[in-house]
Amino acid sequence: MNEKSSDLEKRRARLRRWGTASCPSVVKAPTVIAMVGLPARGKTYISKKLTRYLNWIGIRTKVFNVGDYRRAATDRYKTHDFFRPDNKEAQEIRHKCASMAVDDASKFLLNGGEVAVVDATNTTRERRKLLVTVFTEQHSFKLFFIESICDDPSIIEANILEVKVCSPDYMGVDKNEAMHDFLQRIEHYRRAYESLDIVNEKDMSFIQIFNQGERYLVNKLAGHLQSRVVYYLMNIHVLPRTIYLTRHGESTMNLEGRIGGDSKLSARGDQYAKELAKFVEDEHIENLKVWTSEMNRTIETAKYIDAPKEFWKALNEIDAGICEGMTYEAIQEKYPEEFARRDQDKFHYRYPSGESYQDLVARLEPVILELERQENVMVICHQAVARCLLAYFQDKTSVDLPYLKVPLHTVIKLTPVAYGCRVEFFHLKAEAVNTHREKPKNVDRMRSMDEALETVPNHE
Ligand code: BKV
Ligand code: F6P
Repeated sequence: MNEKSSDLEKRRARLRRWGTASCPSVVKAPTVIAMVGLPARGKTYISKKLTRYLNWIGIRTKVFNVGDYRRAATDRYKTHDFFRPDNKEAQEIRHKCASMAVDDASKFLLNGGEVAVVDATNTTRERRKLLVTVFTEQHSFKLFFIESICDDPSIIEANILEVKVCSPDYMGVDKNEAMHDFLQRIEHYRRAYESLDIVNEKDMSFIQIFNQGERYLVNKLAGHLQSRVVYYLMNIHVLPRTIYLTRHGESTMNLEGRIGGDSKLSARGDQYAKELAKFVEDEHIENLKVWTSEMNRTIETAKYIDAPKEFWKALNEIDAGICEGMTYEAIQEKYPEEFARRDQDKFHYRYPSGESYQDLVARLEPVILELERQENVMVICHQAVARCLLAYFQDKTSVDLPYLKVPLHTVIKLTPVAYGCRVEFFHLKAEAVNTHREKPKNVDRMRSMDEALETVPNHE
């Protein structure tokens, strides 16, 4: 057996053993996404954002940033001289760090990871050939390159100011000096830079992105994942904008402690709707669009806001199936096993004849893609829906997602900054009940006791 089929066999065996994949008999080849481009072309931005998205839709993804490896390996970075092509000693360190990142990416994929993003410059054909050898030939992974090409000096300068001059490489260094040094670092790379090209690298799968998405060139797209990635990249933008996330005002069923349904706002809920309209006015938001679900309570919450509105069925609250309209206490009483199962794995738990949080994420994916396309938007939705959307923006895991705190009568303001987004909570002037139910503290212990009991022979 040659090396590459034995690797794949090991992985298959591991996945079979785990039996955790939703469809264990189908093992898809893992994918490596390798970035290409000069420094300050948004490679880290794309890597992080794409990784956040892929994890959110349930694909185990991790970034391997070669710069982080270098900073962990040496504090020898003083000036751009470190990146001179004739600096033999530094070059050795850089090569070592690059291969450590490649090794760790491989290990990650051999141990159940699905996508590894190699965030490095990969600016020479020789370097990319090496990635093909290791990832494709040795490990039988799929390999997809994303190249960011940008020659607009104002974009590059803005990038350096936003994320480079404050990097650990320039701790304590004057801003202008750091800028000057970084521009020279770019020049060292430029000398050896070979763009991906459809003659020499015609068989490789890649996308080239020009000037932050002004134009794209896609070559030899191989498979569903790559086309999802391309579709995502073609929908994102970097214009400054704000997303406002809120739930509907308090409803009459919230007052009764009952879940689901399609009730009206309570008097306090209506007060929130008025406060929300005032809040929007005070924020002076340009071209604001308001999105609601198709349920009464979100539509009523939007009614005093002076802005165009859109109604999305995809924003409707989680369907609690046979539990719709019940209180948590009543569910616990009538369906104790269902209730306990939900506490044990809230993300995957699906209400009989209803939905799970996992289902909700799938339903909300088009909403996220459309949000990425838009500028200023206020989304008026529901507790479970807001948790899913917030998890996307805040990079939360599926374990934390169903317990995120999204209280009633609160606006969450999301503003993109550097590689992430700033999150601010505004509690408006209107009282409301608390609908948050904490994860019971002893759930995991209960589960392990259950498992222990199952192994005890039954003497009845
Ligand atoms: C912080 N993109 O600097 Br499709 C914020 N140069 C944005 N392209 C960026 C970097 C740091 C950034 C994002 C860039 C950036 C850059 C060139 C980008 C690239 C492709 C797409 C969308 C955005
Ligand atoms: O209680 C309000 C509500 O929006 C219900 O309609 C919904 O079932 C619930 O919150 C979702 O929250 P959790 O997943 O914590 O039960």
